[in-house]
Amino acid sequence: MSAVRVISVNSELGAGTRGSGLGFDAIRVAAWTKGSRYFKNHPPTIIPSNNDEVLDDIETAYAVKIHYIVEMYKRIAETVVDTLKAGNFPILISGDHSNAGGTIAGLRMAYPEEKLGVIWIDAHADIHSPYTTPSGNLHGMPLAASTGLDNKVCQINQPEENTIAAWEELKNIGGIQPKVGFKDLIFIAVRDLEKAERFILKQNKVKNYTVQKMRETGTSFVVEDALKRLEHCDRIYVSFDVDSMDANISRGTGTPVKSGLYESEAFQLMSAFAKHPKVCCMELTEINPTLDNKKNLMAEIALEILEKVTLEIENRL
Ligand SMILES: [Mn+2]
Repeated sequence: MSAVRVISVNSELGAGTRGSGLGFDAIRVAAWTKGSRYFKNHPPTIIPSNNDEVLDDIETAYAVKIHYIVEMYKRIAETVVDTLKAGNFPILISGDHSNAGGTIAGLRMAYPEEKLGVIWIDAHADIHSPYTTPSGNLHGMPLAASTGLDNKVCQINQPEENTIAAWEELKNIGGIQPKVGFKDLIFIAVRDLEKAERFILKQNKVKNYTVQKMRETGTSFVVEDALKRLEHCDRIYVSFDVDSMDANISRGTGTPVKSGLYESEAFQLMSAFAKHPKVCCMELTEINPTLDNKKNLMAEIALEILEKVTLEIENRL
Protein backbone atom coordinates (compact mmCIF):
# COMPACT_ATOMS: atom_id res chain seq x y z
CA MET A 1 0.00 0.00 0.00
CA SER A 2 1.38 3.36 -0.83
CA ALA A 3 -1.32 5.97 -0.39
CA VAL A 4 -4.90 6.63 0.54
CA ARG A 5 -7.10 7.11 -2.47
CA VAL A 6 -10.39 8.91 -1.90
CA ILE A 7 -13.19 7.70 -4.15
CA SER A 8 -16.41 9.66 -4.48
CA VAL A 9 -19.57 7.79 -5.47
CA ASN A 10 -22.46 10.20 -5.40
CA SER A 11 -25.13 7.69 -6.38
CA GLU A 12 -28.23 8.18 -4.26
CA LEU A 13 -30.65 5.95 -6.18
CA GLY A 14 -30.73 3.47 -3.30
CA ALA A 15 -32.16 5.99 -0.84
CA GLY A 16 -35.82 6.92 -0.38
CA THR A 17 -35.01 10.59 0.33
CA ARG A 18 -33.17 12.84 -2.11
CA GLY A 19 -29.94 14.63 -1.31
CA SER A 20 -27.25 12.16 -0.17
CA GLY A 21 -25.67 12.56 -3.60
CA LEU A 22 -24.48 15.93 -2.26
CA GLY A 23 -22.67 14.34 0.68
CA PHE A 24 -19.23 14.39 -0.90
CA ASP A 25 -19.52 18.01 -2.01
CA ALA A 26 -20.73 18.97 1.46
CA ILE A 27 -17.56 17.42 2.90
CA ARG A 28 -15.47 19.39 0.39
CA VAL A 29 -17.25 22.58 1.44
CA ALA A 30 -16.54 21.69 5.07
CA ALA A 31 -12.84 21.32 4.16
CA TRP A 32 -12.72 24.71 2.40
CA THR A 33 -14.50 26.41 5.28
CA LYS A 34 -12.10 24.91 7.77
CA GLY A 35 -9.05 25.72 5.66
CA SER A 36 -8.21 22.02 5.35
CA ARG A 37 -5.98 21.01 2.46
CA TYR A 38 -7.26 17.43 2.64
CA PHE A 39 -8.63 17.26 -0.91
CA LYS A 40 -5.66 19.14 -2.30
CA ASN A 41 -3.49 16.40 -0.86
CA HIS A 42 -5.93 13.64 -1.76
CA PRO A 43 -7.44 14.49 -5.14
CA PRO A 44 -10.54 12.32 -5.38
CA THR A 45 -11.40 9.74 -8.01
CA ILE A 46 -14.98 10.41 -9.04
CA ILE A 47 -17.20 7.54 -10.16
CA PRO A 48 -20.05 8.75 -12.38
CA SER A 49 -23.56 8.10 -11.07
CA ASN A 50 -26.93 7.39 -12.67
CA ASN A 51 -28.74 9.90 -10.47
CA ASP A 52 -30.59 11.46 -13.40
CA GLU A 53 -32.48 8.18 -13.69
CA VAL A 54 -34.29 8.99 -10.45
CA LEU A 55 -37.35 9.85 -12.54
CA ASP A 56 -37.12 6.76 -14.74
CA ASP A 57 -40.30 4.72 -14.58
CA ILE A 58 -39.10 1.10 -14.76
CA GLU A 59 -41.45 -0.60 -12.31
CA THR A 60 -39.47 -2.52 -9.71
CA ALA A 61 -41.37 -1.61 -6.55
CA TYR A 62 -39.46 -4.00 -4.29
CA ALA A 63 -36.02 -2.93 -5.50
CA VAL A 64 -36.29 0.66 -6.67
CA LYS A 65 -33.88 1.59 -9.53
CA ILE A 66 -32.14 -1.76 -9.24
CA HIS A 67 -31.17 -1.83 -12.94
CA TYR A 68 -29.18 1.37 -12.54
CA ILE A 69 -27.76 0.22 -9.23
CA VAL A 70 -26.43 -2.97 -10.88
CA GLU A 71 -24.45 -0.66 -13.18
CA MET A 72 -23.19 1.31 -10.18
CA TYR A 73 -22.02 -1.87 -8.45
CA LYS A 74 -19.96 -2.80 -11.51
CA ARG A 75 -18.37 0.66 -11.75
CA ILE A 76 -17.58 0.80 -8.04
CA ALA A 77 -16.20 -2.74 -7.98
CA GLU A 78 -13.94 -2.01 -10.93
CA THR A 79 -12.57 1.18 -9.34
CA VAL A 80 -11.96 -0.58 -6.02
CA VAL A 81 -10.08 -3.38 -7.82
CA ASP A 82 -7.94 -0.84 -9.74
CA THR A 83 -7.18 1.08 -6.55
CA LEU A 84 -6.07 -2.02 -4.65
CA LYS A 85 -4.05 -3.34 -7.60
CA ALA A 86 -2.20 -0.02 -7.73
CA GLY A 87 -1.28 -0.62 -4.10
CA ASN A 88 -3.51 2.11 -2.70
CA PHE A 89 -5.98 2.16 0.18
CA PRO A 90 -9.50 3.04 -0.97
CA ILE A 91 -11.65 5.31 1.18
CA LEU A 92 -15.07 5.68 -0.37
CA ILE A 93 -17.43 8.55 0.27
CA SER A 94 -20.74 7.34 -1.06
CA GLY A 95 -24.18 8.85 -1.42
CA ASP A 96 -26.38 6.10 -0.09
CA HIS A 97 -25.35 2.84 1.54
CA SER A 98 -26.41 0.58 -1.34
CA ASN A 99 -23.07 1.51 -2.93
CA ALA A 100 -21.23 -0.45 -0.24
CA GLY A 101 -22.35 -3.67 -1.93
CA GLY A 102 -20.29 -2.59 -4.94
CA THR A 103 -17.32 -1.90 -2.69
CA ILE A 104 -17.56 -5.37 -1.16
CA ALA A 105 -17.82 -6.87 -4.65
CA GLY A 106 -14.61 -5.06 -5.63
CA LEU A 107 -12.78 -6.24 -2.52
CA ARG A 108 -13.73 -9.86 -3.20
CA MET A 109 -12.82 -9.55 -6.89
CA ALA A 110 -9.41 -8.16 -5.97
CA TYR A 111 -8.75 -10.97 -3.48
CA PRO A 112 -10.92 -13.90 -4.62
CA GLU A 113 -9.01 -16.47 -2.57
CA GLU A 114 -9.13 -14.52 0.68
CA LYS A 115 -11.71 -14.19 3.42
CA LEU A 116 -13.15 -10.71 3.85
CA GLY A 117 -14.39 -9.47 7.22
CA VAL A 118 -16.95 -6.68 7.31
CA ILE A 119 -17.53 -4.24 10.18
CA TRP A 120 -20.83 -2.43 9.62
CA ILE A 121 -21.32 0.64 11.83
CA ASP A 122 -24.92 1.70 11.30
CA ALA A 123 -28.31 2.26 12.94
CA HIS A 124 -29.69 -0.34 10.51
CA ALA A 125 -28.64 -3.84 9.50
CA ASP A 126 -29.22 -3.19 5.75
CA ILE A 127 -29.89 -6.89 5.24
CA HIS A 128 -33.29 -6.86 3.56
CA SER A 129 -33.92 -8.50 0.21
CA PRO A 130 -36.58 -7.59 -2.38
CA TYR A 131 -38.67 -10.35 -0.77
CA THR A 132 -38.65 -8.77 2.71
CA THR A 133 -38.12 -5.00 2.22
CA PRO A 134 -40.84 -2.74 3.56
CA SER A 135 -39.58 0.27 1.53
CA GLY A 136 -38.14 -1.15 -1.69
CA ASN A 137 -35.02 0.99 -1.23
CA LEU A 138 -31.72 -0.67 -2.11
CA HIS A 139 -29.80 1.08 0.68
CA GLY A 140 -31.50 -1.39 3.00
CA MET A 141 -30.13 -4.37 1.05
CA PRO A 142 -26.33 -4.26 0.50
CA LEU A 143 -25.60 -6.92 3.10
CA ALA A 144 -28.25 -9.25 1.71
CA ALA A 145 -26.67 -8.81 -1.73
CA SER A 146 -23.22 -9.50 -0.22
CA THR A 147 -24.26 -12.53 1.81
CA GLY A 148 -26.36 -13.83 -1.08
CA LEU A 149 -29.44 -13.84 1.08
CA ASP A 150 -33.11 -13.85 -0.03
CA ASN A 151 -34.60 -14.66 3.37
CA LYS A 152 -37.76 -16.06 1.78
CA VAL A 153 -38.81 -17.49 5.14
CA CYS A 154 -39.78 -13.93 6.03
CA GLN A 155 -41.18 -13.03 2.61
CA ILE A 156 -43.81 -10.28 2.52
CA ASN A 157 -43.41 -9.12 -1.11
CA GLN A 158 -43.86 -10.73 -4.52
CA PRO A 159 -41.10 -9.11 -6.58
CA GLU A 160 -41.64 -8.87 -10.34
CA GLU A 161 -39.63 -11.11 -12.64
CA ASN A 162 -37.41 -8.28 -13.87
CA THR A 163 -36.64 -7.39 -10.24
CA ILE A 164 -35.63 -10.96 -9.43
CA ALA A 165 -33.37 -11.16 -12.49
CA ALA A 166 -31.61 -7.90 -11.54
CA TRP A 167 -31.33 -9.01 -7.89
CA GLU A 168 -29.66 -12.26 -8.97
CA GLU A 169 -27.25 -10.22 -11.06
CA LEU A 170 -26.51 -7.90 -8.14
CA LYS A 171 -25.73 -10.81 -5.80
CA ASN A 172 -23.47 -12.38 -8.40
CA ILE A 173 -21.32 -9.39 -9.43
CA GLY A 174 -17.76 -10.56 -9.97
CA GLY A 175 -19.02 -14.15 -10.19
CA ILE A 176 -18.47 -14.66 -6.45
CA GLN A 177 -21.45 -15.58 -4.31
CA PRO A 178 -21.78 -15.25 -1.38
CA LYS A 179 -19.11 -12.61 -0.93
CA VAL A 180 -19.35 -12.47 2.84
CA GLY A 181 -20.31 -15.12 5.38
CA PHE A 182 -22.30 -14.38 8.54
CA LYS A 183 -19.29 -15.31 10.69
CA ASP A 184 -17.32 -12.62 8.87
CA LEU A 185 -19.80 -9.86 9.65
CA ILE A 186 -19.94 -7.59 12.72
CA PHE A 187 -22.44 -4.87 13.48
CA ILE A 188 -21.89 -1.86 15.71
CA ALA A 189 -24.67 0.49 16.90
CA VAL A 190 -27.48 -1.27 15.01
CA ARG A 191 -30.73 -0.41 16.80
CA ASP A 192 -33.51 -0.11 14.23
CA LEU A 193 -34.34 -3.58 12.93
CA GLU A 194 -37.35 -5.05 11.18
CA LYS A 195 -38.65 -8.51 12.04
CA ALA A 196 -37.12 -10.14 8.93
CA GLU A 197 -33.70 -8.68 9.82
CA ARG A 198 -33.98 -9.65 13.48
CA PHE A 199 -34.68 -13.20 12.34
CA ILE A 200 -31.54 -13.35 10.18
CA LEU A 201 -29.26 -11.91 12.85
CA LYS A 202 -30.59 -14.28 15.46
CA GLN A 203 -30.59 -17.34 13.25
CA ASN A 204 -27.00 -16.74 12.17
CA LYS A 205 -25.82 -15.42 15.55
CA VAL A 206 -24.42 -12.25 14.01
CA LYS A 207 -22.70 -10.06 16.59
CA ASN A 208 -24.07 -6.57 17.17
CA TYR A 209 -22.40 -4.30 19.73
CA THR A 210 -25.20 -2.08 20.98
CA VAL A 211 -24.45 1.51 21.94
CA GLN A 212 -25.59 0.84 25.50
CA LYS A 213 -23.36 -2.23 25.88
CA MET A 214 -20.43 -0.36 24.35
CA ARG A 215 -20.76 2.39 26.96
CA GLU A 216 -20.43 -0.24 29.67
CA THR A 217 -17.36 -1.90 28.17
CA GLY A 218 -15.74 1.09 26.41
CA THR A 219 -14.98 1.56 22.73
CA SER A 220 -11.53 -0.02 22.94
CA PHE A 221 -13.02 -3.28 24.19
CA VAL A 222 -15.46 -3.29 21.25
CA VAL A 223 -12.62 -2.70 18.79
CA GLU A 224 -10.43 -5.44 20.27
CA ASP A 225 -13.28 -7.90 20.58
CA ALA A 226 -14.55 -7.24 17.04
CA LEU A 227 -11.08 -7.68 15.56
CA LYS A 228 -10.63 -10.86 17.55
CA ARG A 229 -13.88 -12.26 16.18
CA LEU A 230 -12.59 -11.52 12.69
CA GLU A 231 -9.17 -13.05 13.33
CA HIS A 232 -9.90 -15.78 10.75
CA CYS A 233 -10.36 -13.13 8.04
CA ASP A 234 -7.50 -12.07 5.76
CA ARG A 235 -8.73 -8.51 5.26
CA ILE A 236 -11.33 -6.26 6.79
CA TYR A 237 -13.63 -3.60 5.33
CA VAL A 238 -15.22 -0.97 7.61
CA SER A 239 -18.46 0.68 6.50
CA PHE A 240 -19.61 3.75 8.43
CA ASP A 241 -23.16 4.99 7.94
CA VAL A 242 -23.49 8.39 9.65
CA ASP A 243 -26.90 7.39 10.99
CA SER A 244 -24.97 5.20 13.44
CA MET A 245 -24.54 8.48 15.30
CA ASP A 246 -27.23 9.95 17.50
CA ALA A 247 -30.03 11.82 15.73
CA ASN A 248 -29.45 14.79 18.08
CA ILE A 249 -26.00 15.40 16.63
CA SER A 250 -27.38 16.31 13.23
CA ARG A 251 -30.39 15.43 11.09
CA GLY A 252 -28.15 15.43 8.01
CA THR A 253 -28.94 11.86 6.97
CA GLY A 254 -31.93 10.14 5.37
CA THR A 255 -33.01 7.88 8.22
CA PRO A 256 -31.84 9.31 11.58
CA VAL A 257 -32.34 7.16 14.69
CA LYS A 258 -32.08 8.26 18.32
CA SER A 259 -29.79 6.69 20.95
CA GLY A 260 -26.81 6.43 18.64
CA LEU A 261 -23.06 6.98 18.94
CA TYR A 262 -21.61 10.26 20.15
CA GLU A 263 -19.15 11.94 17.81
CA SER A 264 -16.28 11.09 20.14
CA GLU A 265 -17.23 7.40 20.07
CA ALA A 266 -17.39 7.42 16.28
CA PHE A 267 -13.92 9.04 16.15
CA GLN A 268 -12.49 6.48 18.57
CA LEU A 269 -13.94 3.48 16.74
CA MET A 270 -12.92 4.62 13.28
CA SER A 271 -9.39 5.70 14.30
CA ALA A 272 -8.79 2.41 16.10
CA PHE A 273 -9.99 0.31 13.16
CA ALA A 274 -7.90 2.39 10.76
CA LYS A 275 -4.78 1.43 12.72
CA HIS A 276 -5.28 -2.29 12.21
CA PRO A 277 -3.10 -3.81 9.48
CA LYS A 278 -5.90 -6.02 8.13
CA VAL A 279 -8.23 -3.11 7.50
CA CYS A 280 -7.87 -2.50 3.76
CA CYS A 281 -10.82 -0.27 2.84
CA MET A 282 -13.24 2.14 4.54
CA GLU A 283 -16.44 3.85 3.51
CA LEU A 284 -18.38 6.85 4.83
CA THR A 285 -21.96 7.13 3.64
CA GLU A 286 -25.47 8.65 3.87
CA ILE A 287 -24.40 12.26 4.51
CA ASN A 288 -27.31 14.39 3.32
CA PRO A 289 -26.70 18.14 3.68
CA THR A 290 -30.19 18.99 2.38
CA LEU A 291 -31.66 17.51 5.58
CA ASP A 292 -29.15 18.95 8.04
CA ASN A 293 -30.72 21.08 10.77
CA LYS A 294 -27.32 22.32 11.97
CA LYS A 295 -25.95 23.92 8.83
CA ASN A 296 -23.25 21.56 7.49
CA LEU A 297 -22.47 19.73 10.74
CA MET A 298 -22.86 16.15 9.50
CA ALA A 299 -20.37 16.79 6.70
CA GLU A 300 -17.99 18.53 9.13
CA ILE A 301 -18.04 15.46 11.37
CA ALA A 302 -17.52 13.19 8.36
CA LEU A 303 -14.52 15.32 7.33
CA GLU A 304 -13.04 14.96 10.79
CA ILE A 305 -13.45 11.17 10.64
CA LEU A 306 -11.92 11.17 7.17
CA GLU A 307 -8.92 13.20 8.30
CA LYS A 308 -8.38 11.06 11.39
CA VAL A 309 -8.56 7.71 9.61
CA THR A 310 -6.37 8.93 6.76
CA LEU A 311 -3.68 9.94 9.23
CA GLU A 312 -3.79 6.54 10.92
CA ILE A 313 -3.69 4.68 7.62
CA GLU A 314 -0.83 6.77 6.21
CA ASN A 315 1.12 6.23 9.42
CA ARG A 316 1.15 2.51 8.80
CA LEU A 317 1.44 2.33 4.99
MN1 LIG B 1 -26.77 1.87 6.25
